[in-house]
Amino acid sequence: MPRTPLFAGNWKMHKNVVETLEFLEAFLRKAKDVHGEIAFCPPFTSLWAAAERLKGSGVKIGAQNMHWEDKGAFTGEISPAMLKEIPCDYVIIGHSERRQYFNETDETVNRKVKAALKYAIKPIICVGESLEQREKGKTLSVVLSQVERALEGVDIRDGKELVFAYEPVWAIGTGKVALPSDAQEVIGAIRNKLSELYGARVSQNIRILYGGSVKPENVRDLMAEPDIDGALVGGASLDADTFYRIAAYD
Ligand code: G2H
Repeated sequence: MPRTPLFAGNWKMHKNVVETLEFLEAFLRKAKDVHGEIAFCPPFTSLWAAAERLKGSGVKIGAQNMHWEDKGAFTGEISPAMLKEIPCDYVIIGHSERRQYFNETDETVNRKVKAALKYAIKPIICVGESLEQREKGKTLSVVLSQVERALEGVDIRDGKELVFAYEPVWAIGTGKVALPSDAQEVIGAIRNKLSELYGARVSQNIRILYGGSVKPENVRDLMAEPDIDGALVGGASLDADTFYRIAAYD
């Protein structure tokens, strides 16, 4: 596979600084024989402590969101420059929980993607359909439109500077995982769209993760699919041993 797999833990609104450091101690004691790259996305308040602890370990750090402006009167927001200072390698953009609960739209996703790339922070751009959209047979049209709109006016150098995560909304935190073949169908279609937009070489370099109830028990079958390049893991990333078993699946 030309692409390095990525296993990213999206901790959502879990773990304070002490819990973050305890987790990292436990994970780093084990962290060998993982497939590819590991990244943790703790809450903003734990980013600095996590980055300091992970220095020299090779494990990457990501944020779960950011604003697109460099600075300004945006109470409660965090800028890409602030994330760069940590330094964050990744930032999750457009997670379905942000789209659902915080009015994130394709337009704000697009602005954030551009801002992340400007600061050389790799966006992990989340796309996915709801259960209702899937049942109406709209999965591909919804997901491919999210991909296209996220990338409107975005220049891509070689494709290594950004990541997509396909997370069907009905599989998030529900214990229902997409069948590997269904996930492959959508992720393969995303790659074809990326190839249409940016050419085959770039599309082959872009990592596309699967997300939604990934566990040690289902990761291997997902990773056997040709276009699935890793996982964005929520609930199962909160325990160091469980997450290690995902990233070191056999
Ligand atoms: C999807 C995923 C992580 P979980 O939100 O982004 O969470 O693995 O808990 O379904």
